[in-house]
Amino acid sequence: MSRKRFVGTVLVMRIDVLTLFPAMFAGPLDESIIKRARDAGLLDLQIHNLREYAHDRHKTVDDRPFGGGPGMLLKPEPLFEAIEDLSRDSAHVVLLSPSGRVFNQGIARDLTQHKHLVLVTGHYEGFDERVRAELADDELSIGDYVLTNGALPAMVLIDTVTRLLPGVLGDEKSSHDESFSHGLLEYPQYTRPAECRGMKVPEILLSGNHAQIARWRAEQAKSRTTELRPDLLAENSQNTPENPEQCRATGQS
Ligand code: 9D3
Repeated sequence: MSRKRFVGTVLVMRIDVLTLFPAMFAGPLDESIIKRARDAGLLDLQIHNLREYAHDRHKTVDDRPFGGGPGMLLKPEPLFEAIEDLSRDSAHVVLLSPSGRVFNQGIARDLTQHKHLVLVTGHYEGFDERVRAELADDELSIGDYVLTNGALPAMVLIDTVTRLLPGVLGDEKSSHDESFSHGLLEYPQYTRPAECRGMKVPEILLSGNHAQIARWRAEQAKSRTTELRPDLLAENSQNTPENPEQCRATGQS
């Protein structure tokens, strides 16, 4: 059951990215589903070089922290100018930084509700606090590991959000997504041949008994999750393939 089947008007999401490394964005977002979404006009994606918003002779975008300490901070003025320039229509401004809350499928789903996102990718030791306080609506990390900058996290976010936009995936794939967004890992899957290098496909999958197959898959998903991702079960003890709403609320899938 599609909750947001759209019939009439096509919704376009606009995403502006502010980065010191615009060249990193060439490639990943010009392929496959994201390319198709852009070509179809469902995603209007613009990459901006933060350095273009620096007005001094040396196009300075960073400086040393007051009070001392290691590394450099992004200066506030270029960010203020850039974000004022890009988000006249009250866009949702998201900082990508290791100190943000950790991005997940639920946050991605929430982000699809905005018409316009401005993603600000971090660098060095981070942002001047006034940027955080005055400009940011949210601050997101993609996980507890240290990258060299926020460009890859921005691309991860764009990829995740874009495939959720109405019309980007075919109907078939999106309904597949919904029925499997239950906060459990996938059950094991097999294709032909029925035997490969002495390894056989589980008999039950060849049986044609769809009720039994559904039960087997549910059990497999549960035991696999217990083994590999017990954290998913701990977060939400209500997870079952028959009860997808519960885990939507907690932002898993
Ligand atoms: C103060 C020590 N470092 C924080 C762990 C400073 C720092 C290191 C690397 C600050 C920024 C970065 C670059 N990373 C990002 O901008 C980033 C990031 C990441 O490194 N991991 C997961 N998600 C993200 S979102 C942006």
